[in-house]
Amino acid sequence: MLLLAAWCVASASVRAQAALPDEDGYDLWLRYRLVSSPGRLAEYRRGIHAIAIDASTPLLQSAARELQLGLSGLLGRPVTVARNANAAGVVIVGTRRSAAIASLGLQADLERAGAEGYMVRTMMVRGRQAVVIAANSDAGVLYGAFAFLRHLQVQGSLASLREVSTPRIQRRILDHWDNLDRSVERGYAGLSLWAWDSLPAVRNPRYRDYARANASIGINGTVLTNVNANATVLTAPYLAKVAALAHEFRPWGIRVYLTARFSAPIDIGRLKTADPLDPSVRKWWKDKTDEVYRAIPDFGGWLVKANSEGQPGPQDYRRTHADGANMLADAVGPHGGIVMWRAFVYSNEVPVDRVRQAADEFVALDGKFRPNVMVQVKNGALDFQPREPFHPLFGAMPKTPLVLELQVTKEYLGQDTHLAFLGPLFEEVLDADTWRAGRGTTVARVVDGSVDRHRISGVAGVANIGTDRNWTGSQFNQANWYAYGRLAWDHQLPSWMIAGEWIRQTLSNDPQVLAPVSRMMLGSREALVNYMTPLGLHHIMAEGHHYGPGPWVTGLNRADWTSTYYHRADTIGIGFDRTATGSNAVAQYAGPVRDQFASRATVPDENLLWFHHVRWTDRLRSGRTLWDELVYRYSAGVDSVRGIKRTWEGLAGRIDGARYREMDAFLGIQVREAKWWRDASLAYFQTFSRQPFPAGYERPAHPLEYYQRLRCPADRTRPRCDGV
Ligand code: BDP
Repeated sequence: MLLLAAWCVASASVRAQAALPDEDGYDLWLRYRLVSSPGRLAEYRRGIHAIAIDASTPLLQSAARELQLGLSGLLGRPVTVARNANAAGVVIVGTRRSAAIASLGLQADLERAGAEGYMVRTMMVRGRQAVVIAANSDAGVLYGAFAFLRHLQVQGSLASLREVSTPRIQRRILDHWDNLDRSVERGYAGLSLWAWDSLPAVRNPRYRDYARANASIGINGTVLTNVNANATVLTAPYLAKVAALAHEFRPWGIRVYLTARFSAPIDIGRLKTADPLDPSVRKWWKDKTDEVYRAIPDFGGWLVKANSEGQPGPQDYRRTHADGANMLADAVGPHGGIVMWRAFVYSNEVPVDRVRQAADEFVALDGKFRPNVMVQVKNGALDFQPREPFHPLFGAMPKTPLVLELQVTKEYLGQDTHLAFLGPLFEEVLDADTWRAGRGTTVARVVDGSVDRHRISGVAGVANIGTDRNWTGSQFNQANWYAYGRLAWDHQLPSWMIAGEWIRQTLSNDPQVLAPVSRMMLGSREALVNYMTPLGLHHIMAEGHHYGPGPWVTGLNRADWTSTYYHRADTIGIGFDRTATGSNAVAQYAGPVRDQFASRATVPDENLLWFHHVRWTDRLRSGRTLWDELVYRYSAGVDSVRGIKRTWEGLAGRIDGARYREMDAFLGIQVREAKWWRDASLAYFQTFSRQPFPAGYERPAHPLEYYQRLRCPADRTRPRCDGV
């Protein structure tokens, strides 16, 4: 009997699997497969027959094209563009200026939609039910078209459709760390998409698909080049290539930005200096900028990394960051461009505490920048760790518009293979309260400009995109691109909702998939924090590539590139004292935040070892000693990943075979590597704590030396992480 039941289950799942054709992930969340719910499909087929749009501009043509493509796929029958907006079941699309929209009395909704937002609504038009997608600008119409398609992809009801939405942040940008040789710094998804060799002649269709995907989530800017910049991109032949990309992206509302290498006047301009106060240097940048705008009239502006990690900058000439930024701002200002000047600075002298450097250098410059300069600040003061407290600059520069920089590519979070859905990480930063202007002065409200009434606002995500067929190295990494865009548009969206949207559009609308995959995604980042860097530990990854554990890394040229600098483990305890008895980095936060972090009684466990050096034997809130708590958390991380893998295995047959197997293999790697992280870290820290493993917990499978000898993935002659 049992056997028979098992056979039935197995053959049912084989049947289901056979029914789902393999997918490679190229379509991202824009798959537009036939609506799976028969009820909804019937409702949509009754209510949607044609599109009425006056596609007179490139952006409106994009909207028309996408609606046709999407609706035809979802409804399983061609949906065409009709000129006549008077028939039943017409989707009426346009700006407030178009005749079909102007007569509908939508002023109130359109007012709320603002310059770039949209309204989408089912309503009666001349006695017939219609769907109306309207906006104040062409870009708004395009965003509305995508919102409508999303609504159908998640199988929302047509009858009650009524949505008005406006972006909270103006410049929603992806930063590519792409080099001109097509390598990608911290990229884990193949080569750079930009095929510089064949540009401008060859326009790979992928450029357009890239732009479509971005437009669908509201991203409106892209920085094409690495912050570790190469001035060659500013030469005439390369500007022609950049112009070709800008041309491909423009119909999707996406502007191009470039990184400016500060020494460009010397590198390619034959000047002897790059001093920002030197008239010849100022003229060089002005002329170069004018040339850029001749090629790309809607060029967005410059992104600059200066005097950081060996990059040239104004300090080479004893000038300030403001001097440098203002020079470039004066050059782009007349064209309406902006400068995004990064605050990720650290000099070559090893500081008291690396996490203090940005605020130490930038707070004094508040108020000294031109109005078209934005200072771009990473989410945390160190460097894109699995968890960091928010960057103190968000609570310390009221006069300067700040761009929040998030890392979508998972440099420190398991790169291509590990599942770590970043929605909760992004949300945690956005919701963090700086207390600068009282309770509720969240990072999100600082960044969107509402606290200080800034005229410009921006957010940047370091892209995880490359030439891999699935764009992002793993299927699940697509969700991080998606989450970034959705939160850039509306930082109030909860990540559970974003995960749900992504799953429904990308994987399946089957409730038996939705609930477990949501659970997997939403728990994944915390699981990773636990098996990599629990309790506020940070930067204990292997050196250079940052993959895998390396808490023993020590003795490099720069102390602040080593792990021992950050964890400070000794026989007494572990953690970086950043209170007044240590580096006093806590003093960079506004009063209530400083007090909370500074006190052992109030600091959240999540940030404990970020701010305090704690004795191994001290008891934490859980009642466990610090050592036992570390063992507990590391082990919990491994257990969570094992649970995630089991959940996925339960979905065999409900996801197409190709994507199922790829994810299953990656989760297998993650289970092994979570254990590697746990075992290696605990074996190492135990040499300091000299405490036994509490009863009931697995001991590391190998002695410490074994883990210290592993070279993963640097040794290319061996299979990936052999021995883990
Ligand atoms: C670090 C990366 C490095 C980047 C740097 C930056 O390891 O590759 O160049 O940040 O943001 O996280 O400038």
